[in-house]
Amino acid sequence: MNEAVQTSSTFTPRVFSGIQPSGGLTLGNYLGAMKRFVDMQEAGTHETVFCMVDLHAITVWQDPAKLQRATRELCAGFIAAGIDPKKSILFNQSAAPEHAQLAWIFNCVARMGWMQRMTQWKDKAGKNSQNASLGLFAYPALMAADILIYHATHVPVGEDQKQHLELTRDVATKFNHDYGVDFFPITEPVIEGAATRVMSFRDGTKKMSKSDPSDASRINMTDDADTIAKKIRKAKTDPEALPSEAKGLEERPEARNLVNIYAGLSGLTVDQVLADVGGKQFSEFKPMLSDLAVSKLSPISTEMARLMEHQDEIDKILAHGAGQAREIAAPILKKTYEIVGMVGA
Ligand code: AQP
Repeated sequence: MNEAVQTSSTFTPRVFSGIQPSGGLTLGNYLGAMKRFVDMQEAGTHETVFCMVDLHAITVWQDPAKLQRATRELCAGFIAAGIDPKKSILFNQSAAPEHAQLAWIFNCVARMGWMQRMTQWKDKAGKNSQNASLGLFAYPALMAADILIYHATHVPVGEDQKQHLELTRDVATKFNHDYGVDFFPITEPVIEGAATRVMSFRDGTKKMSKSDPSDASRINMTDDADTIAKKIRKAKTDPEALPSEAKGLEERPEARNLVNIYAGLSGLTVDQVLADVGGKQFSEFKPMLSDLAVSKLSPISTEMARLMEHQDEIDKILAHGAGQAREIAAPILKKTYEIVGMVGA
């Protein structure tokens, strides 16, 4: 048995999370992920590492020119939302090749059965799984590598990524066990807040998603005020008035979604929101939600547009971030290779 090279008590408190440049950012990405990234950066209790996961994005077809634009726009979104490249490491995944290198090791640690159980694989591959890419199947092993190449101790994500985080913990546990080390931390998911699962405006049982064919199903972070207001006005609801307590939303997915969004944007709890709006009809609540959404999102979209005028600045930030990321990742990869028995690591 190898001597343990690092124990969990010595792991630097470090947050890692990523977003795919697989389209424009949505309100779901903002409330479920980005807004919380900013909170963790500002809390200052952890080192914070954030990534545009372009290698993940190409597990389904991406037009190369659109991928480049979406990657830069996502970087602009991170900065506009409050991620400060002086406080956090911000980069794109393909610029730190250690992610893909560790992913190969994890492809050899993870089991086929683990991957087959992933609901995201089942949803995205659908009935035509024989025709899905091998990368889509192995997506969770790459995600484990993204996290563990930084020995990240905490990962803020939306509810939909919970199962992948559990798989990351399984990969770390199996690696540590197989090689008799205590090298990778057992990372904690951080799934908190009122809006960890923002739902589609067309169907309250489906996640709001950037790749949903219906643009009306989501708010894009680049939507202007009129578009935001129109989408909220047309969002599916039911005919009842809003309840005064969260229990009253249990069988009402569309109503719950709009209240959760209001809570997520305002920083209030669902109970606080309902104490204020309970008894109101949607005809009254929707304009309140529109005003709030526009007031919170418009400054971000304006700043994103401004930053997109300076793509050379974005590229500089990404290159600097990749350098910082690799300073952490390279020694962890080297040690992993040594543990696995690679000569010349
Ligand atoms: N609807 C959502 N509600 C709350 N959180 C969400 N996230 C995504 N959608 C919601 C969180 O955003 C982070 C980045 O997600 P991603 O872009 O890497 O992939 P995804 O979860 O597959 O998001 P999309 O929008 O549905 O992308 P596509 O359509 O390309 O698959 C994650 O933390 C996620 O939980």
